[in-house]
Amino acid sequence: MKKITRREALKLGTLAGGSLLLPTTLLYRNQASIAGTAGSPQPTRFAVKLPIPPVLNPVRSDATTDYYEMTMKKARISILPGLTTEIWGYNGIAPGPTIKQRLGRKSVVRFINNSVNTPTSVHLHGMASLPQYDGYAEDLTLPGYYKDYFFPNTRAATLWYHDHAIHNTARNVYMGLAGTYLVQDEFELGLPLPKGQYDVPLLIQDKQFTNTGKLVFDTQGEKSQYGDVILVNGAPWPRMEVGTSKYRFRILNGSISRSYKLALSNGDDFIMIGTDAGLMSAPVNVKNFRLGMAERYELIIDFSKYPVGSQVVLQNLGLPNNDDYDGTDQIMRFDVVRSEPDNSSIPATLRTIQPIPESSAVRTREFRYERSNGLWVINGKVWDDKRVDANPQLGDVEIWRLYNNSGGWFHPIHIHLIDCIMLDRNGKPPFPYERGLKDVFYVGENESVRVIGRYGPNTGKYMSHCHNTVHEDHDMMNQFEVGQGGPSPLSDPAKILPAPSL
Ligand SMILES: [Cu+2]
Repeated sequence: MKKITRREALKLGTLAGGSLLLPTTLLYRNQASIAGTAGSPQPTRFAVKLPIPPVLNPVRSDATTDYYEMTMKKARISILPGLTTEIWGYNGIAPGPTIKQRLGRKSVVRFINNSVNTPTSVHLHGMASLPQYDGYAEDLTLPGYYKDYFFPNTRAATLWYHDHAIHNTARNVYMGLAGTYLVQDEFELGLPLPKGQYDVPLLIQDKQFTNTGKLVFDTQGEKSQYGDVILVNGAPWPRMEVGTSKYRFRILNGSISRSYKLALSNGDDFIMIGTDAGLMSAPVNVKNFRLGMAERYELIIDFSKYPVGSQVVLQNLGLPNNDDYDGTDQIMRFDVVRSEPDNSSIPATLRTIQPIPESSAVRTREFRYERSNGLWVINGKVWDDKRVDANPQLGDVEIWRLYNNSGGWFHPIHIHLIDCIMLDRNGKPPFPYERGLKDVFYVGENESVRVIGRYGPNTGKYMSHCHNTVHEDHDMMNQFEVGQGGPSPLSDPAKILPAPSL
C-alpha cells in the first residue's frame, strides 16, 4: 500500500467551514493547527454499544429451501452523534441484516434494487454458487428490478454478501452494501465452543465523513479509499460489555483498502479457531494477526481471566505503510462488566481438513499483480469479460503462484468458487493462523504466495481479483473457466424482473 502522508490525509478532508456549529460531542482533529482543513468529525471513542445486525427471517420456507428478500435502498441513519449520513444499505441498514443458515439447506434471496439509482450485482463471498448466482461483475440488476439468487450452503463458514458491480464495487460497498452470512453445521454446533450471544460477528470498516456527516468517497485517482473513523458493525469505535466468559468472534475486514494488524491492549493471546472457509483443524494462539480486506478470522477471547471492571481494547498495530491517521490504531473496547459461569471450552481438535498434497497438482499457474501505466493489472492485463486466463478442468488440482513485485502496495487476492490452502509465503510456511481453508490470500509488499486448490464443484466462468475493491474496479480482475460448457455467468434476462412496488 502506498503511504499517505499526513498532509495528503488532511487533503482528503473537507473544509471546516461549519466548525462553529459543531455538536459538542464531536472533535475535529487538527482543527487548530491546520487552517482550513479537517478530517472527519471524531466521536468520543468507546461511547456507543456494539450493535449486532439483526438476523433476517425467511419470508417462507419449504422442505429444502428458505426464501429471503432484501431491498437495496438509500437511507439516512445516525453514525456520528448529532449528524445523519446517507447510506446505501440492504434493507436500508449498514451492515445489512445477517443471514444464518444451516449446511445443506438451500437459500433463495430476492435482492431488490430499489432506490440506490445504480446497477447492482450481489456476490456471496465464500459460497460455491453457480456462475449466474455468483455476482459476476457484468451481471447487473438495474434500478427498479430484482433478481433471485440461489445459494447452496455447502460450507459451514463466515461468509459475507456484498455488491460486485463492474467498476463500482468499491463505491457501492463503501456506501453500505455489505452484510454477514453465516452457515453452520451440526458438527460445529455440537462442539462446546461459545454459542448464541457468545458468538459475535465483527465487521470492521473505515470511513471518512464531511463535517455535515456525508460519507466521503475519494480514491485519490483510483488508488485507495481510506477513512479516519473505524466502524465495527456500523458504529464508530464501539464498546461491548462482556461477562467473564469465552467469546467467539467472527472478524471480517469489510474495508475498501485498509488492512489491519489486530492485537489486544493487554498483550494477551487470541485463540484463533477459523479462517475464511470455516474452522481450522486445531486452535492456535497468536499475539496478533494481519487482516486483509475480505479476509475472515474466527477467534476466541477468554474474558474469564480478567476481573470485573477490566477494559481490553482491540488494537490495530497497523503495518509500516498503514499509519496514516490518528485513531485508526484502535478498533473497539471490551468492558468486563459481570461475573458469570462459563460452560464453553475449546476442543484441541476442531475439524478434519483433508490435505491437498502438492504432488496432486496437475499444473502451476502464475499471476503477477502490479500497477502499470496508471492501471492495476494482472500479468499485464486489465479485466476483459471476453478473456479467460485459466481453464482448469473439473476436479483438477492446481497451484497458483500469486506475486507482487512492488514494495508500495499489497493485494488481498480473492479466488471465487473454491477454497484453497496456502502452501507457502516467500518460500516459508504460512503464518500459523492462516493454515486453514481460505478464499482470500494476503499478498503483501514484495510477497509471493503459492496456494493449492481443487477446481469445482461447478463448471463455468468465475472471477478472481484483488479485494482492494478500488484496484478491482480499475481493473485488477480476471477470470478462470472450470471445465467446458458451464452456464453463462450472466443471468437469463427473463429472470430479472421489475421490482414489486414498495
Ligand atoms: Cu490490490
